[in-house]
Amino acid sequence: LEHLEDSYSGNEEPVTEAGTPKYYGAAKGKNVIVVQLESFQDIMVGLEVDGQEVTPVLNDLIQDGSFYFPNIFQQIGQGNTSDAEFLANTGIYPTGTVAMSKGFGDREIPSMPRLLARQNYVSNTFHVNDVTFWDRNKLYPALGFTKYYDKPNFVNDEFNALGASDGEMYRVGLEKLTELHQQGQPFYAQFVTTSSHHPFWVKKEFVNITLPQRLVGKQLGHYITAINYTDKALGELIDGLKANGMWEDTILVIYGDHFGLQTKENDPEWVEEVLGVPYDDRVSRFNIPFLVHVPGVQGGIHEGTGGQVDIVPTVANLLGISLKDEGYTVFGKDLLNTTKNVVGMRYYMPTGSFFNNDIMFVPGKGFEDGTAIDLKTLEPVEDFSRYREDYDYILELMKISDEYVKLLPKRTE
Ligand code: GP9
Repeated sequence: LEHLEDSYSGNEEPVTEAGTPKYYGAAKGKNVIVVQLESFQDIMVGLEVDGQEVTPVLNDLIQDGSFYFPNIFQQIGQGNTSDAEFLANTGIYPTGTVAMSKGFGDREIPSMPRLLARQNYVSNTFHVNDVTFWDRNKLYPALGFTKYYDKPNFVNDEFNALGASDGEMYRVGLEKLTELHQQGQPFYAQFVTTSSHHPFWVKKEFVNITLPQRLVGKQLGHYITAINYTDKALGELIDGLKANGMWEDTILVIYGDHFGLQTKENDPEWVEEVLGVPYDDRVSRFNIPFLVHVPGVQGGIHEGTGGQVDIVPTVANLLGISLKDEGYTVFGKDLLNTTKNVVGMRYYMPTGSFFNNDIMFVPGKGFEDGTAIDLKTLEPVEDFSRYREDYDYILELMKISDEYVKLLPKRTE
């Protein structure tokens, strides 16, 4: 991996005068809450529908100086939502051929929970579905979580087929995290939301937005309503953290797991027309949000391209943890200290597909007969020959990632 990093020209890492990466340790010692938002596409962030903000809570976080990365792309494989959990906790590429929970749930996987355990953090994860769904009963011990909270821990207010609402998940989570806080116990907590899961139907009592007629009864309309509820519930978590005196001691990491809108029900031209924003069924569909709120730090908007594989290194840098010193191997980059990035995608696209700062590339039989889309204009790029190096790099990086994960030891505890 080091050989590959050295030979690849994309590694410019700005450092401060003190010789450390930018923002290194800006969140040192803080609690960490990571929220994975179900089916959440970045196109929803900042969107207005007939003058109503779809994501007022996320908008406020961004206005308030969170680090916001608007050009981040999903990288999940067969394990879908659970692969996103795997990625965000490890910085390793899912192999694509099997859900990581199923294929590697018997391993001891280097992860954020394990890394932070070295600093005396405990780690909890919260999800309202049954823990056996996606073999999370194997995934969570493999990732080294101290404790998980699943279905029986929540009052089922029957938000959708998966069970309780995000609001209920946060209510229970806040209770548990407040106890830890009162004991002076630093924590890492993950919340895996479900209220914006397909088919996105929201019962009347949970609806907080009025849809214009052009969206009523359409998947896009249901989606906007569910996303708006997801955002509102997130606001309840933030309010609870503030009320319980934990907001200033906690960083909040938020990202989307994968796309929500199905192309067959959402013709891209129609989406553009009804929402009044550009939309491409690959670039915009795979584009997920990534935000980090660090109390007292002005983050700002970082336009560089990245993927879910970059979450661990970015958060580790903010926490002042040097992955190198910890002997921790990661296949992503710290987005706050990377000016040029290439992230791979497979399963939903052919292996060798990638995003860099300029394009989304999808191979054909190989590089030459591939296609490329300009990330800014969403128009096809005819001459993409200068990106050959990125293609070779990403194929090799993902190959090394696969070899690495296959060598991980079996769990003994
Ligand atoms: C189920 C939830 C959804 O527990 O995480 O998974 P998905 O169907 O989106 O992969």
